[in-house]
Order: sequence, then structure tokens, then C-alpha cells
Amino acid sequence: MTKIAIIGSEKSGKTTLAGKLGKKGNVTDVTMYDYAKNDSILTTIDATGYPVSVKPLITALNLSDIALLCIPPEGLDPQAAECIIALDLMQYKHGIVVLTKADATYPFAVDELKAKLQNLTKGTALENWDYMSISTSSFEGMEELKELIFEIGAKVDEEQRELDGLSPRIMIDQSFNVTGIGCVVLGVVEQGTINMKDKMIAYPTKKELEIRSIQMHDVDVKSAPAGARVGLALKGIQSKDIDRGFVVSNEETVATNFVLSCRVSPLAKSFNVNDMLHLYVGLQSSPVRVVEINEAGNTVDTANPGKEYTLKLEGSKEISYIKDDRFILSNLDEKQRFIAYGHEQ
Ligand SMILES: Nc1nc2c(ncn2[C@@H]2O[C@H](COP(=O)(O)OP(=O)(O)O)[C@@H](O)[C@H]2O)c(=O)[nH]1
Ligand SMILES: [Mg+2]
Repeated sequence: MTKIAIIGSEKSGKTTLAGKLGKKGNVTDVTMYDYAKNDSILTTIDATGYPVSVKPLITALNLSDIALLCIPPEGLDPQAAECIIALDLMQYKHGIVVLTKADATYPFAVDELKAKLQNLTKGTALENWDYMSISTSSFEGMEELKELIFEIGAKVDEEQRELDGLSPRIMIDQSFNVTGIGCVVLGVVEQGTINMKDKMIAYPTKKELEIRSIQMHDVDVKSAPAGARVGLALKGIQSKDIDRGFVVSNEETVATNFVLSCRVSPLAKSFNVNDMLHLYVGLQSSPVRVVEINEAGNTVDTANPGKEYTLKLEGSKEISYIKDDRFILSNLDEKQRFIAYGHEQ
């Protein structure tokens, strides 16, 4: 089961490509496409609500294992540049740089663009990603792209087996009521293994629930491993009490205020005490105010690009997380909106 996010330059052919990789399904601020043939199951997510909002980009990336960064012959635009910064702050591990519209350019120009992008992404999370030149018009490179996606997908599967033994955690991205069944949620098993009849808790509200049944790609299963995209029928909770951003888990920390060890992106603008930022963890987000910036033990007024700080952040929305979760910060007043990542101290 492979899950990919399609992101990158505006009008680079992202939506067209997503449509070639599966059948269009659920639409919110991200659009899902499904493909199933024999043992190959692919979920493709198009971050359709981005760049108007940054949240769909984070959502698509968090629900996926592999990012396809699409760049057209014209090269990087501000949107693709912002995607690269987000991928780097998230330390997104697996991805492919897809050079689109091969039918509208020349092989030597493709090679030049590739060399330029490789140079630009040196030292970032994208440093060792594969490059693929494709066209959804002439179909050039499409079979090779699918093969590469499934090849990386197999690697991801292997890595995820190491997470099967951890305490289970499900990121919820949809919830609805089904007549005769009750509350049904869709989500991704982030870590651990879940089983029918498991008793778990919906965070951040801490409502107890039981997993009545589990489906993977419309097939009933008794348990689901780390990395699985699942549909769950839940007992003990109503669909109005659980929504995108909830985490079904056994134990989480819930907080509205945070003290984070942060690193500011070298490509971000500086920010100040009292600025309003947005914090993201998994599929959750919250506006937060910077109440203190601390640099190596000293309180300062400004956080500058490329440097490390301890930030005190104050919000009003409950966020649930575990110790190793990576927090991403954005400043929606800036043109390039992603500014830092951090971890709870
Ligand atoms: N020549 C060419 N045009 C393409 C290709 N893929 C998409 N397009 C066109 O590029 C435009 C933008 O495509 P779209 O998928 O909406 O891009 P998005 O903004 O990245 O989602 C549309 O007019 C498409 O028909 C391709 O492989 N070759
Ligand atoms: Mg589109």
C-alpha cells in the first residue's frame, strides 16, 4: 500500500498526473485518487487547496510516504520553492522530482534543469531523490514513474515494519456517520498495529472508543499495520466528536502552550516576540503567539534565519502529540510561509 503526495509548481501538470495515477475519490482541500491492481495499491493525494492555504500541503505530505515534486520546463516558481522548504523542514525522506511536460521541451533542457535543481537542493532533504522526466500527453516516462513509485513504496513498506511494534497511533483525516453502522473514520496508522476490538482514545478530547471493524481498501481485515490507510467503524463515539486532525492513540500529551527547541530555516524571514505564527503537528494546526525567544540562555527580541532558539509559544487550541513529534511553524504574513521546525523540550 503506497501513498503519494503530488506537489510543486503551479500549472506544472499535478492534477493531470494525479488523474492518470488513479480514480478520483474524496475531495476536501486535498483530492484523493485510488488505484488497485493485484497487490499494487496506490493512494495519490493532490494538495488542491494549496497554495491558497498551507495546511493542505502539510496534510497531503503527512498522509503520504512519498512526495512527487513536479517542476515544469519553465522551472521553479515561488510555490515549488515553498514546497522544497516545507519538505526540508519536515525532513521528508522519500520523494521523486518529476520534470513534467517532457513533450514541450528538449532532452538537453531537461538535463540542464535537473542539474540546476540538484545544485539548488544540495544539503536539503531532497538531496538524494530520483529525477524522472514525464509527459501526461505523450505518456513518455509514465510507466517508468509508476515502477519507481512502487519500488520506493516497497522500501517504505520495509521501513514501516519497524514501527509495527510501537504503541498504536492513527491520524484521522475524515469522519462521517453511516446509517446502521455509526461513526466511521478514515485515516493512516502512523505507528503500531491496530486490531478489531482494541480500546483506544480519541485525542485531544480524550474520548474512549472501541474499534468495531477495520477496512483496508474496502476489504474487511482483523488488524492493520503501520503505514496502512484504513477505514474504521468506531463504537462509543459519534462522528461529530471526531474529525480531521484527531489522533486515536493510547497515550498522548495534550497542550495549548509549547516550549520548543527550534531551528529557523535559512530561507525564512526573521520574526519577533509577540508575532502570531501557525504551528502544525501531524494533521493538526493552531495559531500561536511567540511569547519568548531564547538564544543559548539569553532572551532576545528577534529570531533570525538559519539559527537555533528555544521558543515559548502560546495558543488556545488543544494539540495532541508524543515526544518525538516534529512541529512545523509558519508565518502566514510572509510570501514564503514556512519558517521553522521544532521539538518539545
Ligand atoms: N504539454 C503538456 N501539457 C500538460 C501536461 N500535463 C498537463 N498539461 C497542461 O498543463 C496545464 C496545467 O495542468 P494541471 O494538471 O491543471 O496543473 P496543476 O496546476 O499543476 O494541477 C493544463 O492546461 C494541462 O492540460 C503534459 O504532460 N504536457
Ligand atoms: Mg491542480
